[in-house]
Amino acid sequence: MQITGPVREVLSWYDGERPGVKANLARMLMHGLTGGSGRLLILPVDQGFEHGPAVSFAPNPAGYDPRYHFELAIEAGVSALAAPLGFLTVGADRYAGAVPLILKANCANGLGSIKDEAITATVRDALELGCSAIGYTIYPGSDRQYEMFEEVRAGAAEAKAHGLAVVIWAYPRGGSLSHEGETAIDVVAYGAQIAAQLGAHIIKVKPPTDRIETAQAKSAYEAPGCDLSTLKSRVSHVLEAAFGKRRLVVFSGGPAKDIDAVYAEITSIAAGGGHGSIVGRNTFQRPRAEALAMLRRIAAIHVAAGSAGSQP
Ligand code: FBP
Repeated sequence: MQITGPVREVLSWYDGERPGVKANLARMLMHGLTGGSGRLLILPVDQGFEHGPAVSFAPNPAGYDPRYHFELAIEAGVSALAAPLGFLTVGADRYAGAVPLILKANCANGLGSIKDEAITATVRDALELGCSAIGYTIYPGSDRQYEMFEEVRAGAAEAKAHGLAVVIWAYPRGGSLSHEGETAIDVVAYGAQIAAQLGAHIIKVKPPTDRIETAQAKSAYEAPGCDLSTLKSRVSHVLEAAFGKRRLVVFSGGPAKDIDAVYAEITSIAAGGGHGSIVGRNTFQRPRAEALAMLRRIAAIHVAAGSAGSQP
């Protein structure tokens, strides 16, 4: 397979990384509907663990079965399927090689009150399952943030030593952050920077709002010429915060919403140079045919933006 120009360009951002890591990044970047474009479309299915089974899967009960998500990911042609150990174990053998896998190696749950995640899988699990990457969530700002950073640093170092790519879900929350502050532009950009510093190859963030949460960031964001009034400009700023646009940054979907709202948001993300989407509930809570059509359209939006010059 020829590695395309846009993918070669993305891989050049990771100079100094081990060949196995770059090969696994290429595996995801060359796979599926966005394959070769330098953009990614990831299906994350950790919500059963993170939010609860009925909250996640009752709207489309077929989703209680992990095999449903493997088949959806394969048929849709996403770049990768991301899920915790239990889910991946069910399908990794039967569907071996059909879709790149990301093992989500830490998980929170909706029953606890502390903003924290437990390590729920190992690098060895990821290797045995044939994964391309391992993934961790961090909660910058939480009272447990420093322990989380240390856990993720250690996991990321081990993963890289074995040629796995590292994905970090950067979700500021807890501590003194307000709920609205979790998606404020200064906070999302800060989370992306921390994830990059911790060694993420792919960073996952939520679409940022125009709120500025932290007092120390106000003067920087209120300086003349700093216009963050559109989602497109805010996405571009978050990319800057991730090593001057030299880390892949993908944006999440959030709770299920009106399909036109999904497309409008993703069009702005793609126009801002966002490297792709990671869309869970908006996918698997819809009927299968609708979900497949939606994923195809999302992929087309990213590919078109890439070829139109909203360069990664
Ligand atoms: P969604 O598209 O369903 O939002 O999934 C993306 C994701 O990052 C999941 O991997 C994770 O379970 C979820 O968002 C976390 O959402 P929240 O911040 O609401 O707990």
